[in-house]
Amino acid sequence: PKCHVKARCEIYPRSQIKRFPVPDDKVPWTTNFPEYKPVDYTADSILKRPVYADPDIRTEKDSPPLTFNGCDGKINRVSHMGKYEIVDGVPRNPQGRTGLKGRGQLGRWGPNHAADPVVTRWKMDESGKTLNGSDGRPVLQFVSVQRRDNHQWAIPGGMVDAGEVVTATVRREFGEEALNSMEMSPEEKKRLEKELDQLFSTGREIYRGYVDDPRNTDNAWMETVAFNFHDEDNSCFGKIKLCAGDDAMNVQWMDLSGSLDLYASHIDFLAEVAKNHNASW
Ligand code: RP5
Ligand code: MG
Ligand code: MG
Repeated sequence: PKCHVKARCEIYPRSQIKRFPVPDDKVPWTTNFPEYKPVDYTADSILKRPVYADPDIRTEKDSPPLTFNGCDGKINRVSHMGKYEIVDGVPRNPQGRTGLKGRGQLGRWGPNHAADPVVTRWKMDESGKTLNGSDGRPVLQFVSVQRRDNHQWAIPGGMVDAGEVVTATVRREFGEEALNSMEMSPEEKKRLEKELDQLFSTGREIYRGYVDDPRNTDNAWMETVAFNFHDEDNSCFGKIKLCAGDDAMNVQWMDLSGSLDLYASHIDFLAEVAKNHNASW
């Protein structure tokens, strides 16, 4: 796989911390890099132990050991990338160096599991599917949210809760971020759940693995399972009103194209979707 780039961004998100610079050729752990001195950083908000955060295993030696590369009670610590190494008591990022150790903004040591719903429909005009002027292919649109943390446009994905199955995560996160389900009355919610049953009944897995996320560190990283939910004839999603909620500040149907600038490695998931549907890119 191509080497991570956003996971080496100069300034760590929501901080003033500068990562130790890692040139492309020094990313693999197998390449010698004796000068390498990554900055140690874990956000205060994580050290305060919100429900989704692990203890600081390097300092709290009396806390029960975590089961890495396995299932730890309701927490899945298995990587989609295979077995990861434990070095000096902490997991090592399977994609290589990031210039920062500790957990940064991430709660879990090792893989932090997320799920991403890529909800698509065809862009339409009076004469049918809208064709792209340059490649002549039909244009797909996907539901995109603007993240509140960095104002970047992204797929409305989110973290898998302890004990949750990923198919439930994609549906819950889509509801929260793109439909503002958290602000709905119990009656509205009930109606929405019924509509979502139909919308999310047929999904296709398009990606499973590491995400090149700017929050990644040498010891904590994002992984996801991304699914495509496609509305071929505009019969499902047409009825649903988009409304940004939770950690999304905006939501819209966005035209798929290779030139979009999206959060993390989300563009790679969309490239796969465009290919599957033979859509414009
Ligand atoms: C990305 O971060 C994943 O692909 C997913 O979209 C997202 C999950 O984190 P939050 O949206 O909960 O911050 O790496
Ligand atoms: Mg969310
Ligand atoms: Mg999210």
